[in-house]
Amino acid sequence: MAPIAAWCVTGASALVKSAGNFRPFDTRTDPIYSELFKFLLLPAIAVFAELTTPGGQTRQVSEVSEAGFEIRVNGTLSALPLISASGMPGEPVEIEVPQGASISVSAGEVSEEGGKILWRAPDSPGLEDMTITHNGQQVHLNLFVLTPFRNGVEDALNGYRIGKYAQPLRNMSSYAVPRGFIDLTAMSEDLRVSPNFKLGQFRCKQQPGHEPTYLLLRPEMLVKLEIILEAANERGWEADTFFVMSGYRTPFYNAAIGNTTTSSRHLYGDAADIYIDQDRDGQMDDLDGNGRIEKADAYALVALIDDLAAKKDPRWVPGGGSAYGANAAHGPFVHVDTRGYKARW
Ligand SMILES: [Ca+2]
Ligand SMILES: [Ca+2]
Repeated sequence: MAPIAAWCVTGASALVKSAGNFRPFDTRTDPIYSELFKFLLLPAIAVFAELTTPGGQTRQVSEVSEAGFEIRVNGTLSALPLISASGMPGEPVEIEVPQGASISVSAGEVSEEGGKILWRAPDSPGLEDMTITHNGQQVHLNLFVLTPFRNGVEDALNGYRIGKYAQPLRNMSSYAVPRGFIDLTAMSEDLRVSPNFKLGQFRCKQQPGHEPTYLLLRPEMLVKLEIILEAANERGWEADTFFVMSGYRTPFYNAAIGNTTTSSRHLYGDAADIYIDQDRDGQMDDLDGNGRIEKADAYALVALIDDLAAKKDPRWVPGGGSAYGANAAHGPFVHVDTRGYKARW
């Protein structure tokens, strides 16, 4: 990754011109934004404040998660200062930015079409870096250029087993067969994909040590995880991230671990099996404070997710949420995804 400003709009002539055609996010007058500010930004500032741990030490948890302005990338609304999205080589990624924002990007071409900003990805897979500046504040956007994969023709990418994707469930676009993958080996495990999550946290558990390794990651899930994380800290459950027990799964791996479903959101890069493990003992923390680590602690986290779902935050993409108890292989955890409609089981 070499962030060289190959293309840059400074000041905005192109962007200002387009602003009448799509809905810009005006942080001063937009009533939705002011509600967001009240419900999300102010608590975020509170969370940002140093919290006192039982040991008497003070340390900062959960970085402030609001950028001060919103963008939309491939349809996903985000107010985070850092977010990640993907595109195929040579194909456009659709981005909406506030009126008057400026954009700089490491590679690829930026244009305006139909009132929206289009970033045409370069021809080579990899990671590009976009910075959007507005009113002195910045949003950083990781743009993954995917390594192409021909479903049904190839079974693996450079020896990494992918398997085969089924045809889209009920023809929904969120279940479209993936056409490419993020090459994890080509970049850092520790690359931050949103303020409190790293790329490596979502790696599929198959073929340990195999290089290269591929995965999918969707921005709407990152937005949702950050919203839940922020709310968990507000709730008093100190956490600087979630432990992601299972993130992306290839169809090959999903079948290998005994799952018969071919439509799991894990296959599409927007599901995560998570728990809070701030004491880093490898299992869920005692969220309900009863001295035991059990399914009730997972239920407590699902209850928080249900509260958030009820708020109708425009950034919240509905999806699955379910508590699981411990078994021989793992402790309690919560499944969360952004399938587009609420599902509980
Ligand atoms: Ca723990
Ligand atoms: Ca408990």
